[in-house]
Amino acid sequence: MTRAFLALGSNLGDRRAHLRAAVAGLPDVVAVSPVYETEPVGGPADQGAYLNVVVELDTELSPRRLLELGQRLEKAAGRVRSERWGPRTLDVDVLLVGDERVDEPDLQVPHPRMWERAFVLVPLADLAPDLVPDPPAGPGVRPGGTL
Ligand code: GSY
Repeated sequence: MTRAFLALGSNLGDRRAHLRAAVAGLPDVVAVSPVYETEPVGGPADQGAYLNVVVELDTELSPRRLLELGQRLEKAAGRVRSERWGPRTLDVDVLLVGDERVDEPDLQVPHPRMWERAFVLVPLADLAPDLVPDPPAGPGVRPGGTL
């Protein structure tokens, strides 16, 4: 079994319901971070705030299987891929899968931008302070309760 982390975000529709449904659809969940309400990074200026969580799994699924699972959950949430960085009902990113490294056109693990994203690092630090000893502080990431 391998310790894996997924980042989930939603800024369209019933954001909390989308995150709840996605977590319910994931296997091998051992922990879910608190929810954070976060300012959008990238994309159009007028899009709404995100709700973000990080989920920890203890799993035998490969990075590719986790990617496919995330894409299925995004589809089930009615996600339409239109604009890059645009608003979305659900985004699922594979952050880490144990020590595994993948560098393929459609899948990079560890996620290449995770270490620069406060909306990932703050909830990840709640679950894995060993991995993020110095989480970023500051505006743009506010506590949003629990799922
Ligand atoms: O990459 C994940 C989708 N996404 C997010 C997000 O989840 N949270 C915030 N705050 N900004 C984002 N921009 C994108 S794209």
